[in-house]
Amino acid sequence: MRSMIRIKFVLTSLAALLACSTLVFGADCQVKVTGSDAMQYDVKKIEISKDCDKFTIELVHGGQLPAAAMGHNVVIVETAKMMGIATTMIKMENGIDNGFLPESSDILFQSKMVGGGESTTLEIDPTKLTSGTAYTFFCSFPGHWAIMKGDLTVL
Ligand SMILES: [Cu+2]
Repeated sequence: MRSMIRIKFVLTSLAALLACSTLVFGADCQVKVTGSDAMQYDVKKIEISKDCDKFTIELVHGGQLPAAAMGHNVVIVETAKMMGIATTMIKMENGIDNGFLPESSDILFQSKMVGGGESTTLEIDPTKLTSGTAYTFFCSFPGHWAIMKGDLTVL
């Protein structure tokens, strides 16, 4: 009986420890970005630690408009290439399922496009990004990139 209680105590302590470490390390390896019906992200800057095995961006569409009218996603590219990509690659005929983008090695990471009330997550492998390089995250829904964008760096 006593050993049962001890095992239970050890398991409880272990669970507490795991929950605690998730809280401490997890906080730095994820960010929540909310997009709105007013075509805005609430986050303008994302910093990724090299220590993260993976980094997760949770995109929440806090508005009500459907994806076809006010869809939002998160696309990550090198800042130096962003303008070229935004002005030449975003096309209606590429389709909403592809974020209106063609296949391109310049598009490093890309989330699903979501509408109001929906959310999606984008997992980033930090080893695919370089410290010191300026990256931009933006929404590739036609017309959104001029406003819906922010800086992303790896520290
Ligand atoms: Cu958008």
